[in-house]
Amino acid sequence: AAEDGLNAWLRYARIDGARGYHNKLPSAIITLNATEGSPVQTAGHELVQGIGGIFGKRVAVSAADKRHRPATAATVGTVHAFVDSNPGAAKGLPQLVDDGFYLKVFRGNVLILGQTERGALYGAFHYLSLLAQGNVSDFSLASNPDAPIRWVNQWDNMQDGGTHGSVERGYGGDSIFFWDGRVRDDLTRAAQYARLLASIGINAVVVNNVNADPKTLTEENMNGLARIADVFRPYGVQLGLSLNFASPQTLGGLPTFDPLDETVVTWWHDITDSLYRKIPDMAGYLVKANSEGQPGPMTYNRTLADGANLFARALQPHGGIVLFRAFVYDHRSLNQTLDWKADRANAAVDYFNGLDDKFEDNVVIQIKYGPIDFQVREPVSPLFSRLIKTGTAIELQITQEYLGQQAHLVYLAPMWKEILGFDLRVDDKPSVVSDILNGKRFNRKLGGYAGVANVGTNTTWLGSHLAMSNLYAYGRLAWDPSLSAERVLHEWIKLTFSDDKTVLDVITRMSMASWPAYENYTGNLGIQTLTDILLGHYGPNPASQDGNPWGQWTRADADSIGMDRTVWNGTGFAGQYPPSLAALYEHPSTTPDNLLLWFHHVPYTHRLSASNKTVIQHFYDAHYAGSATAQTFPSLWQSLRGRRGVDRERYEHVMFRLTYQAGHALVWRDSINTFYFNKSGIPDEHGRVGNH
Ligand code: GCW
Repeated sequence: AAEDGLNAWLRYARIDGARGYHNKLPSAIITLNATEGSPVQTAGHELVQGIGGIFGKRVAVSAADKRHRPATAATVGTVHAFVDSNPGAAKGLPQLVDDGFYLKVFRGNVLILGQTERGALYGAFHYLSLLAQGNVSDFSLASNPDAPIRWVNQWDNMQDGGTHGSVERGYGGDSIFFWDGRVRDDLTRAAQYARLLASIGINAVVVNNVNADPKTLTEENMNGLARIADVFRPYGVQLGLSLNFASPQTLGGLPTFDPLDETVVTWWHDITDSLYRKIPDMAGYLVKANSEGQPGPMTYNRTLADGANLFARALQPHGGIVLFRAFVYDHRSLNQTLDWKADRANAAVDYFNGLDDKFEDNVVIQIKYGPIDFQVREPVSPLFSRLIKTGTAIELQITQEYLGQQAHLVYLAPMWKEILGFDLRVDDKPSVVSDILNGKRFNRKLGGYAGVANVGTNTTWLGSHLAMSNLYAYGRLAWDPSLSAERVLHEWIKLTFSDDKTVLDVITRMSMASWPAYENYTGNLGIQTLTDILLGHYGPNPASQDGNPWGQWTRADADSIGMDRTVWNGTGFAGQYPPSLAALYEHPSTTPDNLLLWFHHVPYTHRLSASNKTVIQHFYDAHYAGSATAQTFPSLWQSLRGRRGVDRERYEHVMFRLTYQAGHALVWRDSINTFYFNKSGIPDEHGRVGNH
């Protein structure tokens, strides 16, 4: 059963009536020009394994041979290789972009063609996914990724306290890549990870923490990184690397790390050249600079563009790109008490102001979805509407840092869908976030998705079986953001458990209810998640948000609550949006209720537009409603006991967590409600909160 966890949605579990399908399946696999270790060869192996697992039909891989063609076959390779051997066939093929694939199934004959080798592998995984869901019908389709950048980030530390490799905000065990300050000898899990990621279209992994250790770049570690790249390569997954901006000084022994200093420039060029000698297909760099104590260009009064371009130029000869993070702010300087207009949310737009035309072409700005930090509800970062010439990628968090740390079921696709589908109205024209990312809106080439995954050595990867729906959904939405959250969830349930109707219904119901429930019992109306801000971001602690320079403030006092981010009286953040949105957010009556306290400081007795409830009564009611939803999860899950695909081990593992969640939701409810009752002194209309 540990295997079930490790294989996640790639279990290839035998389906009902498997034998009956055998004549609709290929009887051999033909790979076109597959070299050893290539994604096309991997595709061949995967098809053998999948068809064997799902149907119990044995097939083998053979090379193309015109004279001995098997009765039916699955042919997999690149468009190029196919057209080479069948020149006449070129006409009938659809247009593909890089990584795209064409898939045709006709009476047991299957054609799987990728624009790239990796695309062919994606096509094979897509075919296998359909088979595993019991779909063997004839069809043909062409599928292209919506955006070229579909990366995951791992916040893995090489070394932690001098001994091992932990994962920052990782809840699934230690690093699968690093141990004891070095790259692990055994990279089996790294290869298994690449396999899972390839099956959902992820094309690169940044393997180390954005709070990067300069020692990542020692000769020994670069060799280790090359070994990781070697186990990724058969899956078409490229390696990316986080850099520590001060490395020329701390590792290289130079007197400076000023990005405009010639010796520094040369140092980075040399490092980059030696990395590419070892890893010719390296994806590029990820850089966190001048944020939360990390060094950066501003240390030398240089701009963020000077910083990003330093790496971009070193990468250019190798075709690499740099993802430069917009998460730039000073966690020490904000003063809540003295400055009503201080606002961490303003930082990104302020710091990037005036830089839009200053970046090299291979720079992409990686922007967290909201202006603060992965909260349960944030408005979309206005920076997406400010960078027109510069490519952007959205940073989503798969690991549930503020969202229950995998001890709570929170299916995130519905939240991501709201963000990706949000219209920023740049120049009063449709400017949907996903069209900004894929380059269509501003006519750019580079852009896309970065998901902070933080899997670990745990056999469930993320620490919980159900949390894997988020990793799956992330990849699927990065490939095609128009897919619905339910549809993606259905696929995942069928592949991970089974297509038993009760299994499908119950997990769908719980998952779709989970984000709204979590928002209800943690933080409402845009007040943020209200977790403990200083200790691990877990569990309720609304008092901890205020009175410190971290800037995740609520400004709750005896009468009123919320951040005044208006232009007329507040921090001015609302004015960072294009005019029509800015106007909307400027007034409480036109601000959506779920963001009211994000943008406005109002009395607890302020009435909401939609429900006409007071803010405080909404808090009370929402916390009761959300925790009540969580109370239903254990009994819902219990109805799946013994159902097809729900084996004992996974059943118990999930049950333990859902039971915990149900209890912890009550802790949340009562802590938050009591806290605001104590602050405001306003009793609950229904008599549940307060002195009895
Ligand atoms: O939210 C904060 C996290 C840090 C993280 C930082 C970032 C890697 O609590 O753990 O550091 O964001 O995204 O850089």
